[in-house]
Amino acid sequence: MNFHVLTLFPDMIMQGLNTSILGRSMEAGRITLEAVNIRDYTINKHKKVDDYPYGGGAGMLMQAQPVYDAYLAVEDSIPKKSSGKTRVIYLTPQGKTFDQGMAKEFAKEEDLIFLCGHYEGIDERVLEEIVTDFVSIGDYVLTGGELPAMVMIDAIARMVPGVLGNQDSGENESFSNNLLEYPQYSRPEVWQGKKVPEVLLSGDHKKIEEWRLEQSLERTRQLRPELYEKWAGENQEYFVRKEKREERRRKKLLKQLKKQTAVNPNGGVGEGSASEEDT
Ligand code: 6GU
Repeated sequence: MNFHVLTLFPDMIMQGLNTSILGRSMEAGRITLEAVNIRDYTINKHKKVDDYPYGGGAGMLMQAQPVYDAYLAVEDSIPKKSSGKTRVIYLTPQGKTFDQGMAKEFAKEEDLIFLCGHYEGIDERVLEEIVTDFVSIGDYVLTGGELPAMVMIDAIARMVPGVLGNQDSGENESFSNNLLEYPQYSRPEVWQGKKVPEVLLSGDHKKIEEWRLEQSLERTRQLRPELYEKWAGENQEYFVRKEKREERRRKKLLKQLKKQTAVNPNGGVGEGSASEEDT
């Protein structure tokens, strides 16, 4: 997948994304990243790219011409595809709020163009001409679109096959099933007197999976009740299965108890009898 970023600060993009997992994916050629300096396309002899807004008001606006010409250069460099034009994402607090679902959708594209604004924004006419998607990363105001573009590229790139070494880790994490992630532990088994939950040391993979899902559900219920309600609505069979499982466990315990009472009718406290906790 190929990311193209139209920006006045290309170094910020290139340096911000060339480390760790994305850096390695670029070296391996699974993703490519190019940052195109809009300033290189201005026809102004002083290399100016901004001007005052008509009608007055605070600040400067990025002009249409350099943005459009930078866009044309990038679009012309992308091999023509049957599905038409490349999607152009303009980063703006007025856009639709970015989420994991959008990341997955964008990850299906072969090429994406990001347009980063600065100053007080960009001349509306060029936005009308080239932008296909207006996207925000949340309800706060930043000084430019570079950080939001980087956030989006990170989230989209990790959905591209092969970018994460472990194929299902993209799917397992918070939000991919609309639940928050379960807690995780590594060595040592005891740290500062805190022990790793017993079930994780049991080697019983079915039990572990069950425990993790329950932890995810409880976390989500407490921290993101709206996500929990959505999941519960879409996964009602989970609660039916869970109820059945618990019923089976209760019956099994009861059976064991009865057997023990038969062997040891004086009950309660001897070897092999059920303790309070088992019931
Ligand atoms: Cl996409 N751009 C800017 N400038 N500020 C933002 C934003 C984008 N998303 C949230 N705040």
